[in-house]
Amino acid sequence: MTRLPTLVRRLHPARPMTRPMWMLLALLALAGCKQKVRILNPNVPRNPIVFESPEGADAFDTALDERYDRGDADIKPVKGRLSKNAFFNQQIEKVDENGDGIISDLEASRYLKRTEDDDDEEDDEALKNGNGQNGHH
Ligand SMILES: [Ca+2]
Repeated sequence: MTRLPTLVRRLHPARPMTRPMWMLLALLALAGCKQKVRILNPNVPRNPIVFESPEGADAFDTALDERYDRGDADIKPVKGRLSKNAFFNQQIEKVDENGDGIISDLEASRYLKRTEDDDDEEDDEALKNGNGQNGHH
């Protein structure tokens, strides 16, 4: 009866208590950070869009992820963040410069380049401020 716990203790000396606790703390910290941001339109589906090529779709996805991670989907006036799909829907309208419903390779690569150059951030900021100006009372 007493041999099993001893064996378990010998196999996992002291560690199993600390490691889960660290993971729990890390999870709680993450959860705490995430809860501060309200996700807007969490259940909206992605709008249908056609890419000229899989490479174009990849370029767009890369740029979209980068923008999302750096906070381009944050809508400061309402202290929220667009859901990934809502952000996708917003961005495809911007990427599709000629509005033909097809994201050409050129449009996708331009979007990726703008993302990497950070130049577009001012445009985005202008757009957001345009929406947010009503917020002043
Ligand atoms: Ca287009």
